[in-house]
Amino acid sequence: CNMTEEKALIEIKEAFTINGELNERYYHTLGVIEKALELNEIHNLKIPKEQVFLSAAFHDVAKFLDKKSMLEILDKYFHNIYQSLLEYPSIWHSFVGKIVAREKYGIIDDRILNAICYHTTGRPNMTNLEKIIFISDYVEEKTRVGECFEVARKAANKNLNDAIVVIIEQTIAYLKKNNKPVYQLTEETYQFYLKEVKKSV
Ligand code: DGI
Ligand code: FE
Ligand code: FE
Repeated sequence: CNMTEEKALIEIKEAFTINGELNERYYHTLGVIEKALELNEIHNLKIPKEQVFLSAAFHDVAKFLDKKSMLEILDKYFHNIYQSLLEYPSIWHSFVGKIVAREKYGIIDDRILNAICYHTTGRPNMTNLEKIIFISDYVEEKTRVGECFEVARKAANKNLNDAIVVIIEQTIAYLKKNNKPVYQLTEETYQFYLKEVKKSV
């Protein structure tokens, strides 16, 4: 893969420049990069910096793709879950992002591609890279401001599995409040990490 960190920042800036203006998504992405690098250090995970940087940089790369292109990509590359995804448009960009990162930006490292793919739903048995991208997406400090993010942010500094549980609890509460359905994989991730957390006490 010849994608460097410097090049990733340029690509992301371009991807999130809309009508000549930098979209807030760009600052969110910078926040995720910063937070993920920080969690890698705090928890002494020793994930190579390039993996952390590129996963964070491209995690939301498909966020503004039009609906038709997203559905085409999902049908082509995620055919087995295509039907199950139709009711969950807010999740599409994570799966589609994996394909865009690979086909458009030449990222071939499956560790990075999976961190992008599962950044919205999580999944059972996540790698440390997948965990810190999932968590950083929720607790980055550039655009996730307000009281409600503080509990998850504090948990993130102490224990990654605790943070995952807190984040999904808050997400599910938010979805319930807005009458939106919880995707099966989100629920499976929640149940898995709830068990992990209970095991460790
Ligand atoms: O893309 P971001 O805004 O940075 O964050 P994200 O990728 O975590 O996407 C957040 C959105 O996805 C938010 O509006 C909640 C939604 N979401 C996450 N899990 C589920 C979900 N929506 C539904 N309907 N079901 C889920 O399980
Ligand atoms: Fe996202
Ligand atoms: Fe994000």
